[in-house]
Amino acid sequence: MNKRLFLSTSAVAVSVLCAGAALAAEPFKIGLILPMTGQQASTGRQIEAAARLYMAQNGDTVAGRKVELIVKDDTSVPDVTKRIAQELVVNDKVNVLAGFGITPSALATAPIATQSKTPQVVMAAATSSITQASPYIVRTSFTLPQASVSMADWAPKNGIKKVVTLVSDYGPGIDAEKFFKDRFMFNGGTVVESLRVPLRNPDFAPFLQKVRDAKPDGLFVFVPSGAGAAVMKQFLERGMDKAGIKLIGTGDITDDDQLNDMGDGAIGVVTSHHYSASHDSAANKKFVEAFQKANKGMRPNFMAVGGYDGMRVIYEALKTTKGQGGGDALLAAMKGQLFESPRGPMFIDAQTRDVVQNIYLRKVEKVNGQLYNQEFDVIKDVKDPGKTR
Ligand code: VNL
Repeated sequence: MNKRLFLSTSAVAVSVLCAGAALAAEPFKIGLILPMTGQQASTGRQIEAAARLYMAQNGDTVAGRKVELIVKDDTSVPDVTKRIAQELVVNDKVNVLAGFGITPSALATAPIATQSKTPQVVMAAATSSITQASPYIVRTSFTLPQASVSMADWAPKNGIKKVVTLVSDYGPGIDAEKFFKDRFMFNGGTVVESLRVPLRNPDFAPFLQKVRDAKPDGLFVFVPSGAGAAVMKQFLERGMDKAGIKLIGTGDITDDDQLNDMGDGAIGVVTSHHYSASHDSAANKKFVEAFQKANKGMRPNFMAVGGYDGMRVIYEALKTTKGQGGGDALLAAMKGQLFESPRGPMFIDAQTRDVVQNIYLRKVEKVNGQLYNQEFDVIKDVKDPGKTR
């Protein structure tokens, strides 16, 4: 072989190898945008802890690609979420946007996901319509219609026929109110009043007074994660339980992040939701134990499980694309994923990119001195009832 030709081919080989090495060295970046401060800080704390646990358990290299998590605090202000998302896409060149503590933050980011073809994994926010805001959105949390409809089926069969609804006045609250009400009335129940409280700094007292006056069998509540303890406290302080009013709602009110500090007054409260820290499965026991061990005993809530499963969806998509990680390829690999979550079986519907999962009915009980949402019934494989197709 001609020496010069040999040299030049090996130079090409070397440069190809280097390009390969450079590509492999380029980390796969996940921009995790969460409320780390402010009213929704517990959601950020839970999801970040869960994402870090997932990485600790599954390694930070996937298909030869180093995974880098970039955590940013959006303080739950949608304009801030949007600016951070833009910076993460343009400056940091993240491969995936993830997190999103509240609906307005998820919606504010949707156009950026669409324009940049970046998958947006919604780990917390739960208004039904979110997945329709961008074809790049995939959700691993839940939807309020999913949880509310199951409660509307359970309540009238259990002596709760006349109800007042009380919800936070924004996307998920409106969904909870509508889907609870429609189904509850279809089942023969009556909703005598529908109250909406502001999302920011709500004062529940005047609303609860109205509820007392209406004397319903039950009060159906949705407030976002982190606000449940305040509702419970005022409900009990006003002696509403003693007046014969049953507190019911989606599991957001008996949030595992706060439940154990709510006191024995919470015992007996029935809610419907997709996750309880006491869900009885080997996968969940392992998850809860590892989570608590890594986080000074903190109990994981439904936000944590949304973050943990969101990381799973991202990791598996990266594996499927053999570490390539282009936006469209990742998105395709996220659609249709079916796996066992700590919550039970879950499925990312390829058509809607939304989560299909079991919804459980749970009652607060004391187990070994601690308050838990004890699951006593299950509605299997619930699709989001908010989707029209
Ligand atoms: C939302 C829904 C937020 C349910 C929540 O907690 C929640 C939302 C922060 O879509 O904004 O529990």
